[in-house]
Amino acid sequence: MSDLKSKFLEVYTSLKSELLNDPAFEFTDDSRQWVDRMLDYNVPGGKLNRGLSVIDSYKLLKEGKELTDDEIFLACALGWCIEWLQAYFLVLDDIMDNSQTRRGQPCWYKLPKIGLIAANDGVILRNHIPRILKKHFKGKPYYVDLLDLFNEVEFQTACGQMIDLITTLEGEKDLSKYSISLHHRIVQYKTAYYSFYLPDDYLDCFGAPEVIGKIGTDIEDFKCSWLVVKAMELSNDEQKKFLKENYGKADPTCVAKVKELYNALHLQDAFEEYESKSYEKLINSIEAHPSKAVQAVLKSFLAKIYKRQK
Ligand code: DMA
Ligand code: MG
Ligand code: MG
Ligand code: MG
Repeated sequence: MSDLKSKFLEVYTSLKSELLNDPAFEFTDDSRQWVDRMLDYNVPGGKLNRGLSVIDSYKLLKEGKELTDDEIFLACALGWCIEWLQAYFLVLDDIMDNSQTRRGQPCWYKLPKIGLIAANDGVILRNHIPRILKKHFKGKPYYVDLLDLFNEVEFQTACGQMIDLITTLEGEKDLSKYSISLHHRIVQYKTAYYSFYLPDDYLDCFGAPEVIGKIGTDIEDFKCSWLVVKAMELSNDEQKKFLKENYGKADPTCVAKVKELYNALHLQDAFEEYESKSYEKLINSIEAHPSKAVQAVLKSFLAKIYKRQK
C-alpha cells in the first residue's frame, strides 16, 4: 500500500473515533457499536479515488512545496468527507435501485437486521460531514464555503438521482424517449458534480461483478443508460421492437436477451471509440488551461478513470 493511502486510512480511524465520541449525542454501547459497524461496512471499502484525489490535487496545486503534517491531515479529512458523501448516496441508491451487491459484499440494507434502518443510516452518514467539518475547519476563513460546497453538491446529486429514478416510472416505460441528451443530463447531475463525468453504465453491464464489486441492475431497472441509448440509435425496427419487449424486466432471460442484442450491435466497440474520442477532447481542453498546476490536477483525475475496469 502507498504511504499516502495508509496515512489516509489512519485518518479514517481517527475521524471515526471522534464521531463515536461526539458529545452532541449520549452514546450507549449498542448505539456506538451500530455506528462503528455501519461506518466500517459502508465508508472505507471503495477505490477511494475521490478522497485520495483531494490530497493529490492539493499537492499539485502547491507545486512541489512540502506539505505540513497539519495540511496533510486536513486534506485527508476533507477527502474523507467526500467518501462519506459517496457512502451516504450509495446506501440509499442501492435501496432505490433494488441492488444486491456493492463493493464485493451484500448491500448494507440486504443484511439481516438492517433492512430499512439503512435509510436512517444514510441520513447519519450525511450528518457526519458537518460534524467533521465543524471539528476540524471551524474558525478557518473558508469554513462557510466548505459547508456551502457540500450542500450545493448534495443538492445537485439528489436532483440527478431524482431524474434517474423518475425516468423509469412503472407504467410510463417508453424507450423512445431515451436520448443521449437525457442521458447526459442524468449523469451530469447524479455523478459529475460529486466526482467527474463518465458513463459508469458501461461497467454496470460489461464489467465483471468480481472486479467492479457489484452486480449491475440498469437493464432490470429500465435505466436511461449510455448503452440503451446507443442501442436504440443503432437498431433497426425489428431490433427496436425486441429491445422494447425485453428491457426493464426483472426476468433473467430478458436481461440475457438485451445483452445479446448489445453484443450483436458491437456496443463494446462503440463504447471504446466513444471513450478514446472523449479522452482526446478532454486532453485538448485541459492543455488549453493557462495554469500548469491545474492542468496536472485535471490530468491526474483523467488518468484515474480512462480505460478503467472498475
Ligand atoms: C448512483 O448512480 C449515483 C449516486 C449519486 C450514488 P448508479 O445507481 O448508476 O450507481 P451504481 O451503478 O454504482 O449503483
Ligand atoms: Mg445504483
Ligand atoms: Mg441509481
Ligand atoms: Mg450505474
